Amino acid sequence: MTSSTPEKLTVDGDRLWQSLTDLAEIGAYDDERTGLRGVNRLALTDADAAGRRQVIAWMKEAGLTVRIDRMGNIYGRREGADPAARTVLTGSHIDSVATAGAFDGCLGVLGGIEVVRTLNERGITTRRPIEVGVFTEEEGVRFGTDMLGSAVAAGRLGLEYAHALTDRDGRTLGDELARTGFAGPVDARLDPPYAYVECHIEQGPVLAENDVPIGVVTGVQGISWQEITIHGRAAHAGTTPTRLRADAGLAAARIIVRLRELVDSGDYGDLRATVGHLTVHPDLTNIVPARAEMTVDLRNPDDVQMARAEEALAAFLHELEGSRPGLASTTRRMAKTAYVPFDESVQKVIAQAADDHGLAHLSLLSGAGHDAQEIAALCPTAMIFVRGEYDGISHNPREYSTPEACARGVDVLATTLLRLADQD
Ligand code: HGY
Ligand code: MN
Ligand code: MN
Repeated sequence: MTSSTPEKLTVDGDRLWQSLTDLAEIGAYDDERTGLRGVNRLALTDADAAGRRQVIAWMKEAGLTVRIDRMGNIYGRREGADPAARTVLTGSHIDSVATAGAFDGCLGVLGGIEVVRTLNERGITTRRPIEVGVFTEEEGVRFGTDMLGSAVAAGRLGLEYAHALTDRDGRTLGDELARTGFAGPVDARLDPPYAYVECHIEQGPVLAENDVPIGVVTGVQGISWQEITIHGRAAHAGTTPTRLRADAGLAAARIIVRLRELVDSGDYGDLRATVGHLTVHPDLTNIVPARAEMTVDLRNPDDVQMARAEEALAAFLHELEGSRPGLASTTRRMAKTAYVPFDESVQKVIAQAADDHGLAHLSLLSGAGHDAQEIAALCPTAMIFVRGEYDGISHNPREYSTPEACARGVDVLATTLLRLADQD
């Protein structure tokens, strides 16, 4: 800690809130179901590209040196007194799901930029460089694999594999990087930082239920994404007796019910199962579905229980196929990450920063996946959660954290980064 460095740092909450609301207008839409303004900024769409350009402009205004790598990951760098020292990295993502709010990912990116603005205003030079990262396709909802940019940065997934992934229209991620101008020149493998701290909304009810503003995140639960295609036989809805049907739609419905039975059985630990995508073909009123395509998202903090749940699903698919002549299924692995524990020493710095800001905090596991779980493979990593309102709902335009909660979370981020950046 250099002598000029204050014990703790508080940011400009109004300026932070302004950038959150400004960014939320890029890719905004009026959600008639909720009557709210939502955000739809899928990775490498024109809306995402516009959001990226806005964030880069803010980075440059804050004096950051910006570089873009071959995965489209963006890094804004603030030099330290010792340029050879390893970087303290923060950041997150600004790509969103199709029915997003203003905070998921954006709080971590804009919070990082706000920390830099505050360091500049206070004339503080940290020993280590500080960087703010914006990772590509964290959500995974366009190209089918989540935490994609950070997984390539950390070396878990290859660049060519990522570039070849396609969206539902057959466009590749590589082509979309080129089209939007974000196929950067820099090698996508990130030099291991000194530490990584990500500030993110909790996206769940725990902090609010305990009336606590700050979460010190202990790790991220395991994630399993599969695409299942059920093949049946198209047939006339009126003339075909039930006994002659190979109904792919019925099979899909039975899979959804079976997944809930696995969860409710309690035999697979704290399992969560979601079928978020389901289509039937030919998708016409008077034809028994010939094909059903669905995704299965499983989450489990225990890798053994996750494997058991995947086996139980595979066994059910096999049983389904045997239940009716003409039924078959294929499964494609989309994404799979194990439980990732976060670094205890970084968690301690976060907890101490929260204490020093007089903010209550509790430790909790993350139910959602985050870029931090990938960067944790490179360096000591942990996260700060900010409390959400309305049961912490997320991936829904109702997602909301108060200006106060966001500012306090970024205060903790600022003090944490400051202390890490001055550690020997
Ligand atoms: O799926 C997730 O948990 C994250 O929102 N990408
Ligand atoms: Mn997120
Ligand atoms: Mn998300």
